[in-house]
Amino acid sequence: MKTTYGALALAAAAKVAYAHTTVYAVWINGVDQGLGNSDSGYIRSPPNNDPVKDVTSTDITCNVNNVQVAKTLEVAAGDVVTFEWHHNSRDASDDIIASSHKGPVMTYIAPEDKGGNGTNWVKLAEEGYNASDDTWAVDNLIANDGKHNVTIPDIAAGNYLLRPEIIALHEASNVGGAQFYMECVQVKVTGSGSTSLPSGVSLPGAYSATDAGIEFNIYGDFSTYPIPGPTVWDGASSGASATQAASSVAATSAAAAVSTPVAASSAAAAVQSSSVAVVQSSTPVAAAASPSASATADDEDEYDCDDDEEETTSSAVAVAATSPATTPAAVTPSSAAAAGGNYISTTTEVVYVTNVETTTVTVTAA
Ligand SMILES: [Cu+2]
Repeated sequence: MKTTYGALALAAAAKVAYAHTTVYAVWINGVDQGLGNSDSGYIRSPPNNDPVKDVTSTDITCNVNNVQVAKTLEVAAGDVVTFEWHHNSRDASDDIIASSHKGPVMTYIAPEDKGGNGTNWVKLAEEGYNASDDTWAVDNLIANDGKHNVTIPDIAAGNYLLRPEIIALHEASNVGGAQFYMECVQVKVTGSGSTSLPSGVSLPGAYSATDAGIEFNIYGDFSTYPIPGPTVWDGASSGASATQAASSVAATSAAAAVSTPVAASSAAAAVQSSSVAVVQSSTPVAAAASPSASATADDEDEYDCDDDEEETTSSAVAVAATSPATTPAAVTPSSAAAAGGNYISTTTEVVYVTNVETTTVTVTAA
C-alpha cells in the first residue's frame, strides 16, 4: 500500500551559520611554523574558504590557487607534521568548520613538480567514520582544534607537496554535493631516505562524483563508510590511522536527520527537512510518515553553505495527514520511528529547501 499525504512543515526557523575551512598553519614536531596561508607563506592557499565540488576540475589538485608560494618547510623522515584548519582565524574562538560538515580527513604527498600538475599523489593517512562511537574524522578535527597529523615517511630528499583534504558530506546524498577542501603545503624533505614513493594517483582522476564515499548519505543507515581515493601507502608507516570501522548503525538515524531547533528567526532562509520511508513489516495501518525530499532546492547556492551566509534549518517538522484517517495526526521522522510496530527505515535523506511551507510525504506499508 502506498499512500500520499499532504504534509505541513511547521518550520520554526533556526539560524545556523555554516563554516567552510582552510589550512592556516603547519606545525613540525609540535613547533608552530607560523601563519602560512599567503603568497609569502608556505601554503598554496585559495582566496577564500569555499569548497571545490567538481572532482574533474584541476582545482581538485591544490584548490583554486595552485601557484608556488614563497616558503618551503624543511622536514625529515619521521617528523610529525600537523595541519591546522580554521574557518575564519587562528583565534581560539574559531569554530574550525561547521559541525554539519561531517566526513573524512586525508593527507596525500607527491613530488612537487608532479603533484602540482595533478599526478603521482600518494595517500599517507586517512580517517573516516568510526561506528563504535559514531564519530567522523571531522568531529575529531573540531575536537582537536582543527589539527590532524601525518608522519613524513622515509622518502628520498627533495621538494614535495603535502595535500591535506577534508570531504564534507552534509549534502553528498546528491551527486556533486560533496564539498572538497584541500590545500598544498610546500615541504622539502631532507636526509638520505631511500624509499621510493609509489607512482600514486592523479587528482583530478582518482575521484568520481559517484564513488561510494563521495555520493554518500550520512543521514541514512550505514555501518561503514568507504573513504574515497587510493588505499594508504603501506610505506607511510605511523601516523596514518585508517579507521574505517564497521558497526551497527540501526534505523535510528532518522531522528538525527532533523537538526536541532534554536530560535525562530529569519523567514527567507533555507529549511532543512528530512525524509524517511518506513516499511512496516506487519499489518497495522498507522503509517509512519515524514516529509520527503521533494521540496524545492531550486538554487544550489540557496543551500550551499557559503561562508558569510547564514542559513536556517527547520526545527520541528510536523506532518499533518489528510488521508487516510487512520494516520496519526502528526508525526515526525523520529516519532514515526518510535511509534511502535516493526518499522524498517529504508531510506533517509536530508535536503535543504527554501521557503517551503508544504511538502509531500510518501508512506509505504508492506
Ligand atoms: Cu561549508
